[in-house]
Amino acid sequence: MADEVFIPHNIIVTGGCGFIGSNFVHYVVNNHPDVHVTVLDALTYAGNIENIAGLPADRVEFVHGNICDAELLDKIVPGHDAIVHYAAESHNDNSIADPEPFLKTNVEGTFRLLEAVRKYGIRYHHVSTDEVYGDLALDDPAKFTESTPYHPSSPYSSTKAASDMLVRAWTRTYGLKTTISNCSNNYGPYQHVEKFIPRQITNILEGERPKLYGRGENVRDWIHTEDHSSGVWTILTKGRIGETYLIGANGEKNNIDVLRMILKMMGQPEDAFDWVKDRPGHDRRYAIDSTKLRTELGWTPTHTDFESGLKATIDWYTDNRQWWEPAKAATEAKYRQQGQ
Ligand code: NAD
Ligand code: TDX
Repeated sequence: MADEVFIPHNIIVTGGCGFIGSNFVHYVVNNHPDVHVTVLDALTYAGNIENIAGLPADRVEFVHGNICDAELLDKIVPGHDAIVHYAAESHNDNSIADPEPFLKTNVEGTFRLLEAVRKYGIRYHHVSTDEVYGDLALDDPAKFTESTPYHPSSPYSSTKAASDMLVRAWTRTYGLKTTISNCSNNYGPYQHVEKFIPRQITNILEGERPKLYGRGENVRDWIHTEDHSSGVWTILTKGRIGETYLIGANGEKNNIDVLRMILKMMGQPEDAFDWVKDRPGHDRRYAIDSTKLRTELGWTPTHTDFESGLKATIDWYTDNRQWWEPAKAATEAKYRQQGQ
């Protein structure tokens, strides 16, 4: 059973100008009128202030700063009742090319936030990934559960695993009031063009051919970012202290099938893409069993029709070129250097 419901009034959302964090900020503003949000974001290459533009100033305050800055945390954390921690270096390919920022933000950043939570006695929700569990074989019917052993493969996923471990240790040793969620691959509007789905859509919009790694057989378990946001809110408010909940929507698809769907929806021949070099250490398959979140806390995803979600995402990138064009050339230049 869930503990008593926690009713937040004034929360800090780290990484609230990124893809998933900004969706959560909109989710809170739209669904929970009594909650004030302070967004703490360093506006790295992945952060975009436009993602939270137009939200009411009396509901959302933006603080431009780094989660590793302990002095800044001392200034802004008092007066808040929870931190929801999304900020991260989030892209596997970047972590392979240059792991250091991942150690800094994902590990040291989480440590700094936990120390602030310890000092000011507030709640903390930690947003993590299913990649901490490593991968599953393509023909294995098993899915990840909350008791699957940690086995991360990439610099990115190992720093996320490390951050989860810090949360658990600080909870047990110092009695912090924390929860953790591990979610599968998100898709939807406002996702950076470095990620698989937006990269392929924007390549086609630019007259470039999509790029598929390896043999295209790798499986990802897709969930719409709105469903991730409702899952995090459910866990923050109803989750048991010290518990982990997996978030997933039964959306397993292999990469070549997703790419063929995109090509078809965008009027391209199904073979109009390039095979490129595989990602080193490429995880084969992710799959989430979200029974605990569904049965214990009553959460259900609502955007479960992947085709219509994908179509809406294609429409959004088609209609919002001014949002993604500034990042596209530099992203593709980096990929070209990596042979991808
Ligand atoms: P993103 O890269 O789109 O956004 C990250 C945000 O964090 C950006 O706004 C960036 O400016 C900010 N940031 C980075 N370093 C910072 C620092 N040191 N201080 C303050 N702000 C900083 O990432 P995303 O895809 O929205 O992922 C958000 C979170 O969700 C991450 O913790 C990620 O591990 C997790 N997650 C992502 C997925 C996915 O499919 N993308 C799935 C499961 C979990
Ligand atoms: O051009 C590409 N071609 C390609 O075949 C790109 C960018 C990716 N891929 C493949 C690699 C993966 O099998 O597509 C799949 C998805 O790749 P990404 O979008 O890079 O996501 P992934 O590595 O699965 O990680 C994502 O989900 C879990 C997020 O980036 C992480 O932040 C999250 O934790």
